[in-house]
Amino acid sequence: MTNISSIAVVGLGYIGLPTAAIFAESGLRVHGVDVSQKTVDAVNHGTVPFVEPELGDYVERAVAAGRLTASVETPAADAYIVAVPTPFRQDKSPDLSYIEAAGRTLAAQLRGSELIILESTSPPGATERLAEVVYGVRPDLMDEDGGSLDFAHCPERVLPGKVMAELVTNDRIVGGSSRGAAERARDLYLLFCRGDILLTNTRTAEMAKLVENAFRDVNIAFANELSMICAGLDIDVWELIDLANHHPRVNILQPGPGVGGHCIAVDPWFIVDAAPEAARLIRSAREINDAKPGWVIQQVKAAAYDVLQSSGEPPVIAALGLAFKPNIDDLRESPALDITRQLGEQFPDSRILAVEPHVDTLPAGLTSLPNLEKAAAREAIEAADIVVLLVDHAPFAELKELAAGKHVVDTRGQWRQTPGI
Ligand code: SAJ
Repeated sequence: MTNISSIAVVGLGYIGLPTAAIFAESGLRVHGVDVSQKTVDAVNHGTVPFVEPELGDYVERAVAAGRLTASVETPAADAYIVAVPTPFRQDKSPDLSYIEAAGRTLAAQLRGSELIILESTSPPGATERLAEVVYGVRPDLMDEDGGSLDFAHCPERVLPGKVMAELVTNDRIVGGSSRGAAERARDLYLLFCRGDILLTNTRTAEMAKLVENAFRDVNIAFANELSMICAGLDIDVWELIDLANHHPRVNILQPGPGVGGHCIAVDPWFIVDAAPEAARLIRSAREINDAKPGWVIQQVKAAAYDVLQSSGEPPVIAALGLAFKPNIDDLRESPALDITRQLGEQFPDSRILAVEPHVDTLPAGLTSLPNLEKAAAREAIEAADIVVLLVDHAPFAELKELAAGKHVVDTRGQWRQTPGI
């Protein structure tokens, strides 16, 4: 049983807001803190400033019940959960400035003996750094036993699109600055978490989160490398993977146009930064996945050359999908978006028809290109000489026939012909 009755959640983004809402649902008094007044206003009105299934209902209920409030100021609370961004810098080293800023701000509110949990994805040592910042502001809370505060790292592992379900069902890793701190954090998460809660130290917990995403990145890089090998050998990579996966101990992931989202394409760099000499496979995987969009552009160039040779006209190119994965509207770090922008830039004489059924307007990076326009899927395919399938959104599956006789660059294998015999 936890003796914590009020928490402050610092950072009301994709992780902080769902976490705040689910703690409120489980009976705590929750105060959300965000630097954006717009986000604070949205939450206080019981609304959600981004798309995540079911989250809206949770926030609306929590605000109506008076258990969830928000402000730009950090209040006093029994426990703090820090869920702010940890981007990387130009040189791919982690930028801890948001965590440090959160630590300095909350330090001013402390009375002693609070529990401070870092949820942001972090490089090894970040929770120790947070403690250093907090005690730097509040040396009065330091004692001969190492300080009166408890620190813990509890990384989130929820999949965007399934956040509210996975918050409850996923196992959680809790790393504590001491066993007592870890147990205190575990008792708090037990309020809503039905998975196993596994205790360790803060560094191992930090690394576990990074390793999970690096594991996936390395395995996607393997699939992407296979796709490039197979293209040169006239082998259908998707058929090949289907066949190899019939082996009881083989489970190859799927190739694509590159790796998107703000987790898998970022977190492995924190490991590389922490151990640059040793992290050779992890670095290579990142480089392979980052190079995949350029390879797709080369495929389109080869097709464009054929069109130009046979018709004398620059090709019309349809780019199907902009999101970073199928059936969502999230364009963050999307390789499909990057490829579509590059098509606009590198084929200035071509008409580029960008298709994304999940968004109403194209993002700024695309609207500035004079030869690029938004189009519906059918019209784009019918008008195109080259169809580049970038995201396997479900409705695209049935449009394959429309592309018959055209050049197709299918990065997802949604339109593949198998078996190859
Ligand atoms: N992708 C492929 N081939 C595959 C699988 C994925 O190319 O076989 C691509 C997707 O198209 C996408 C990218 O990888 O561009 C990432 O998609 P994802 O669905 O694998 O993962 P995310 O980024 O949505 O969420 C991940 C999850 N981590 C793991 O599965 C290890 C999630 O559990 C984490 O909570 C999340 O990162 C996070 O916040 O760290």
